[in-house]
Amino acid sequence: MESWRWYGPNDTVSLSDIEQAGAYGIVHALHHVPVGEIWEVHDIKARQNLIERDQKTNKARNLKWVVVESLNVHESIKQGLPERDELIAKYTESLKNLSECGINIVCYNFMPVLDWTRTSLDFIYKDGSKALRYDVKALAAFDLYILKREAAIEECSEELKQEAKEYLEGLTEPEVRTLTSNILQGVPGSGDTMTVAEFSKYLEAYDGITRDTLKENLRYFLEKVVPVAEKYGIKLCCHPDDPPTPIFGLPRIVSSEADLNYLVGSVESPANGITYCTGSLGPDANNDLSGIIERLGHKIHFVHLRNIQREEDGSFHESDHLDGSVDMYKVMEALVKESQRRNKEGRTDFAIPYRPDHGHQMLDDLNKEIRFHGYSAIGRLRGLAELRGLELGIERGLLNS
Ligand code: DNO
Repeated sequence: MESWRWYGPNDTVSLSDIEQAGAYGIVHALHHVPVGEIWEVHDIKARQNLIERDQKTNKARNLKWVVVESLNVHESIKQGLPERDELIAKYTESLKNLSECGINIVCYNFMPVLDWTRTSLDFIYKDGSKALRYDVKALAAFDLYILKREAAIEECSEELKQEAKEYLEGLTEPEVRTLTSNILQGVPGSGDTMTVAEFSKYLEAYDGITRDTLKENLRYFLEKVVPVAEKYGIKLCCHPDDPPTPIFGLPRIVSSEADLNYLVGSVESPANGITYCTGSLGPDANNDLSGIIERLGHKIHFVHLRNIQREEDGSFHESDHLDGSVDMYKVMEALVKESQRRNKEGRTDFAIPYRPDHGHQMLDDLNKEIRFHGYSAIGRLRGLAELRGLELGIERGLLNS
């Protein structure tokens, strides 16, 4: 199902724009509710009404809020602190409320402190549009010389330290500030950017939390939440780490197929699934993207499609949807097959919602204010159009074969 992320009334892309882009599924969150608080039924219903009805004419729009992205998990749950039980109870209450409103796909992630991380939000792509980029040197420069994290000195190779130093020396003061704020953007949609001091404090809270502890904390969360989700017909789907590698010494536990297997194996239930994201799994060349769908497709409840171009040193930038290191044809073919398989089995969830995850800032959007980087209209419109064509071509091809 063609879907689109909408950030809410302060999104510069309107609901009518989304209708014109041809998407049907809306991906949305109550961004104004602080992480850890309950999403109340009246609040969800008000937003649903705003999305699904034209407020001027009161006519139904051809849009439906189908996915929550994200019902974020509180840091205390990730850290396994004593208050986690109370927070988990609130989380399950929100799930129950969402189910009461008929919304049953809920995305979340288990990345400590930072959600997706980029070093540049206006990288000039080969065609002159602007894209997001992750540069290993820039991240190391921030880590070593701005954040001054002690353990980074041991974690980085001598070569990387030297490159990072040279990189930083080449930046002007405003460029250093931009790099810092790009990295510290925090949770998308919140509009909050942390200070370096706040970030250091958040990192300290993870002292002693190893990969294994974080995995245990994920399992604890799932053991409590999944049975409730199952009871209310909610499909939870964990978004992979972006990028799929530990950063700032923080453990990352949803980066590979083995990690995804741990996730779904922790609690066996149709309510315990995956948000499949090519842009997050793709930077690691070891991830077999279409193979993951072939093997774990039955656990995929929601899909993000975006391409990335891997660079030699582990850096990457976001390329056009059909051009880059991800073989989008193979990915879409595997998804179409999964959807057909479900349909044959008589399952009602065969139209798996997918969205063009990020797009370039291009054409007229280059002159507009961008509130949510990666989420301007025209680049995603192009992405969705390309993906839609690819999907149709594959569906027809399979029918005729
Ligand atoms: C990036 C998105 C992520 C995603 C969350 C899911 O644009 O894919 O921010 O929404 O990580 O929890």
